[in-house]
Amino acid sequence: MPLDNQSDNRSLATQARRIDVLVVGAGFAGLYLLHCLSKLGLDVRAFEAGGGVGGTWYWNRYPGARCDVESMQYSFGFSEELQQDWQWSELFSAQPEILSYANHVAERFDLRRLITFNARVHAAIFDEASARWTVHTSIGETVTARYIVMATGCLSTGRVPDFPGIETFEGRTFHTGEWPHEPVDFGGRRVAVIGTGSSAIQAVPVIAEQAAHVTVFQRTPNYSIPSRNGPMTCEYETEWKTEYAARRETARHMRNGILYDLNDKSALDDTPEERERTYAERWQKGGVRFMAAYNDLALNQASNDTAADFVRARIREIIKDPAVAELLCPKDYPIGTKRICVDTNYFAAFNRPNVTLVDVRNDPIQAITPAGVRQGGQVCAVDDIVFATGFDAMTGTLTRVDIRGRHGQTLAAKWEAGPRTYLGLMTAGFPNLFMITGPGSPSVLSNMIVSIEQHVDWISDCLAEMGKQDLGCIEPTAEAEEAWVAHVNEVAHRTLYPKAASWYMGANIPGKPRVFLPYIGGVGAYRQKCDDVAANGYEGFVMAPAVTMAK
Ligand code: N01
Repeated sequence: MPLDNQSDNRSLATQARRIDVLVVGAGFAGLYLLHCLSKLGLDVRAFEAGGGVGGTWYWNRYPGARCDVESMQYSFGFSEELQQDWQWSELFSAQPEILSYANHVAERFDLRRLITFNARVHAAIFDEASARWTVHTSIGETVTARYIVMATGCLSTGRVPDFPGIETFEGRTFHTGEWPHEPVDFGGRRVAVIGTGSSAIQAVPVIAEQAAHVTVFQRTPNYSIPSRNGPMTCEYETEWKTEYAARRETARHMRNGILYDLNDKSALDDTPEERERTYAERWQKGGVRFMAAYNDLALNQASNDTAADFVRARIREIIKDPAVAELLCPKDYPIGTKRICVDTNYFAAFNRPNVTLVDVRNDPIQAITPAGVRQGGQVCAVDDIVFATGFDAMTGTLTRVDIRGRHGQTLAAKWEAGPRTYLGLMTAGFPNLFMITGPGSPSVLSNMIVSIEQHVDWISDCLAEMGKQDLGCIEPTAEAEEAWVAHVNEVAHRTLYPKAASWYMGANIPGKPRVFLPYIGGVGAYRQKCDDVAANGYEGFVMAPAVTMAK
């Protein structure tokens, strides 16, 4: 039964449609939320800014875009039928196939009818009298909801640096995170790619195959591991599908929510020869499992150096020009402390005659001119500029919505010095507002789909329990939030991660507070904590009947 059908004269927007739960976003998180919450019998609905489902995979259509977690793992585990039926064509699927999968999920579970597309939520205002949220959208539609769930993704607000003259450029410009839907032909064109993060590392080799020339502007080189992607074999698929449920369950308790072989010893416990063998094996197998070669690569600088040295040696082996190789070798931050990249032929692309690397570390891009990119006192003339310059990660999308909680406080104001959450699920002062994979949860340090499923399951169980007890308001206590923020911070500073100026630290956005955004304590430990909180009567939360809470 819907939670809240009684009339409520105190509602801010009496004309607005009243629902139980408003979901913002129809990516993987939004889709699974709609499925679970409608199964509970709640009146649930989603607004999605895009014209279709898929979130990240709807927007990031740049050449070479693919997932760097294996598809057998980067997929939903909640339905045995779904995971048995769906077939991936490659080990690491490309964006079009992942988007087809998202569409399949939407059809299969009949979710599309619950989604309003091309509708961006621009404000959500909490009304203390009715304990309801009033949500305003770009299409002029307003709803009031008992609960609102921000399923807005962690990397959904793209960022283009404010280079002077950017608006004067006469060619085409693209941001990897907001790529056109029609194919982009780079044939015969001179292309600038600005940035060398995961997106550029995937895009550069593919664009280089088409373009007349690609100039890559690099400020910081990245460590990247070959993916060794290939077609899905029948044997591999069957091996997974035979044991799917058990494998998924194991992954849910692993550090990153990804099932791989963690070598549970320190890098320093092996001889240099043993280490070399271990790293070489993992390099050969490919992918992010490289970072599980030893258990202390994220913790111990000396151990980390051994892995970083190995990767630098491979880069020097691949790149023919030693000067270019040196520029491509990361040297001033530990491996893994900026998001590890996974590539197909990235470094080899720099051996092509039509690819040039420009180091902008000490001599930054000065301006964009009508003809191209001005740097080092000259203009590199190009036809197209690809901004692979990243995102205002984890908080940017949330604080751009005008979210107002108790006493009219905005989320942006509350998080001015950095995000504050309890478990990355809720923030004090904003009752009934949940976040999926919010700051302070493992999110971007994990297999996102595993973390999404865990959050959605937890929230669904919580709302079911509230329904059973006839409760209508939930909010974390300031004390629980304070303790969690301190814990997230303390655990992060036990690792090497804060040594890198990364988007994990908010360092890519001028003026953004330097706070480690995700929770690094591990997906398994985090899941246990969330389960314990629920088992202990939602410890750290205040739950109340809506009316009592509102007084
Ligand atoms: O963005 P980034 P991304 N002048 O922030 C550079 C996920 N992802 O879109 O490092 C020159 O990593 C900037 O330089 P620096 C994944 O989690 C997943 O590539 O700040 N350069 C950097 O090189 C990833 O981590 C997949 O010095 C400038 C680049 O722009 C996250 O998305 C695939 C500059 C931005 O790199 C973001 O990756 C792709 C300037 N003024 C992405 N400003 C999967 O496979 C910025 N840069 C799942």
